[in-house]
Amino acid sequence: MKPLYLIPVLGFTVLLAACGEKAATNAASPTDAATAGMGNMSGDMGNMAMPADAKMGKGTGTVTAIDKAGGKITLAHGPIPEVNWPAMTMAFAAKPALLEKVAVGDKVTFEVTVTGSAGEVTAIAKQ
Ligand SMILES: [Cu+2]
Repeated sequence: MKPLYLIPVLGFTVLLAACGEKAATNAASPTDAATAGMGNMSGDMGNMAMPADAKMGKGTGTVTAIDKAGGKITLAHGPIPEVNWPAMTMAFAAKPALLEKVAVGDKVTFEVTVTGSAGEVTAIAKQ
């Protein structure tokens, strides 16, 4: 049965090939779209200093907990559009030196690097 189905398909292909100009135009459009898409992707990646899966963002918030031994800080933070986060309270990893700069209850501005769903505070300062 399969060879019978193939015959009309082959016939159609030959007709398209015979119409040189139209066949070339039809073939070019999807290629252009794919090229443009790839161009946009590499453009976005070129703007990022971090690895492709890490994003940086800036936010403001209030320190609600500091865990110096665990290297964590919990912030009730506002929206961080760079990483598509709404306002929330969450714990971040943070280097010990950063944890010395602020105290529970401080209103702060901070920078985060987000990889997947995990965030690390890379800079923090009292407002
Ligand atoms: Cu968050």
